[in-house]
Amino acid sequence: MDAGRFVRAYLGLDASTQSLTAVLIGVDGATCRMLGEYSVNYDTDLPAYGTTHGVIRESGGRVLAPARMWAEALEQLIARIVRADPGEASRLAMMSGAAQQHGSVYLTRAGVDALRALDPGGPSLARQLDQPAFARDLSPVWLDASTGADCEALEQAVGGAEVLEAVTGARAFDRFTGPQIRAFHRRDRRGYEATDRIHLVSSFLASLVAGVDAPLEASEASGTNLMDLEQRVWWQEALDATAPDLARRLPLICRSTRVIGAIAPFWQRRYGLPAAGVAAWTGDNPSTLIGSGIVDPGVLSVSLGTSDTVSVFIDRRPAHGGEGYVAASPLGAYLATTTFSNGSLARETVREACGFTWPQVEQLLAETEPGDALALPWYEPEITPRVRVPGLRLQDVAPGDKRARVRAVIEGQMLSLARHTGWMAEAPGLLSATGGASVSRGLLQILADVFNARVIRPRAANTSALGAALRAWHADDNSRGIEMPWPERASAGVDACGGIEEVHPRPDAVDAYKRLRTRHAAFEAAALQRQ
Ligand code: XUL
Repeated sequence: MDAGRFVRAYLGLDASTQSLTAVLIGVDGATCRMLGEYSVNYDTDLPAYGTTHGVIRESGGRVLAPARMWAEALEQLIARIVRADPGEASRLAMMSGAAQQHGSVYLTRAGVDALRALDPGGPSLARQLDQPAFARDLSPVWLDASTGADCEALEQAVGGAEVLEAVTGARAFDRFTGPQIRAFHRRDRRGYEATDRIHLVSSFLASLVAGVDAPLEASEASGTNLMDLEQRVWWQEALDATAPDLARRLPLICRSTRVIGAIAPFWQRRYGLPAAGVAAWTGDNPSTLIGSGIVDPGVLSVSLGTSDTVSVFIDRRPAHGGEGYVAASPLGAYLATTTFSNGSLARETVREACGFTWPQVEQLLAETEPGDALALPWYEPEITPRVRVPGLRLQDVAPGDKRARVRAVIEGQMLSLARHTGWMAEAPGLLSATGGASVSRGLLQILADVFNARVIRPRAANTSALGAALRAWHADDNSRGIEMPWPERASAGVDACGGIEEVHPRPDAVDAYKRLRTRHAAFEAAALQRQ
């Protein structure tokens, strides 16, 4: 397709932990073309908010981010897109987005009113959401590990962890929105009482784009510990165990295909965007699957980003004994997810501590074979398995052997991924790897060897934003009665971004990791027992 011929443009945004990214695609019939990629980094583009890696860490495991910063990033990003090529942006037919899951935004009555009354002639978006708009300036995000007591209380109140998992798809996790709301009510009752609406990051940003008080998409609502997974409605018993009068503070739950409105007059008049539709936003993990071309059940997606997260679309709910959780899928049945909080920050920490550059890490991975060394890289509290007292644990790593240490940390991460995701798919033969660290050939080889599976890597840099753009395309087709199977649509997106590359497992290394896996399990069990 030549640049001038595409007919409709679709925009997908991804509000991840460290940045806000956009992918703009152009579509002509069933053909798709990449028009542009844009990004705003919270630490470097918005330094006034004082975040490090997009967050603010406080004592007691609290990890937060300013909701106003996300609003300001949104305005910077839209300005960049329009500045880059106003012609392309003006062909926009639909937009959607994805966001880091679980994080919550607490709006006052004035804040909800402000969403609906964004003034194109007024000050910046962030300024229009000044102080009284938020009942809480800092939003807890998925890295928060401060709500252990609230998790226990919620589980107990509904009849135990198994009951909570049976109804909602998940046991209580620190980062899930329900325990976070419970903690907020416990710590700041007046703040809770001043709260009129609790949005997730996804529905908050969708609200800003459409100038409405947006509903919450069902896969996102699954990450709260508060939704009845089969009925896809709020579960009153869990609400009662969380905070008083919670139902009226939560958004309505909607399907992922729902068009929640049109791009608000604020964006139309100030930036010349058309009155394109806004489709409900999802979480980043399902969006990554879609943007990787993985729309059928059974293929594991391994996102190697700030967190390492493994997700898979599934038809039936498996028994999982507390590891990970099952959510509603934006494409139909269910989405299983297991998150490991020590992802790229752990890789970064060990690399820096050993004084290597990334090319040197790549070289050492290529030059060395699977070793005997073991690492549990819990630099910060870990979600899977649950570790509240952080610290790197090593076994059989000689103190001065930096190469062995780096290799052991990366192998330890991949072994942990494989050992804790067995409940999600039996012996998966195919994996898809995405995220910043997936550009490392050496890391992909370890992943293929540890899982004994073929690994594909989409060359698209921003799979989550691409997934959102594809969902916007789907929602637009849907509203115009055009049918196109999801596999075809997702492949068109992946092809527009350079296709995929593949890595195959090596039999010797597969055997070595089978042996290491047993030792890794024993090492981990002993470390957990000592906690
Ligand atoms: C998923 C989770 C993380 C965040 C990261 O449950 O907590 O993967 O979505 O953005």
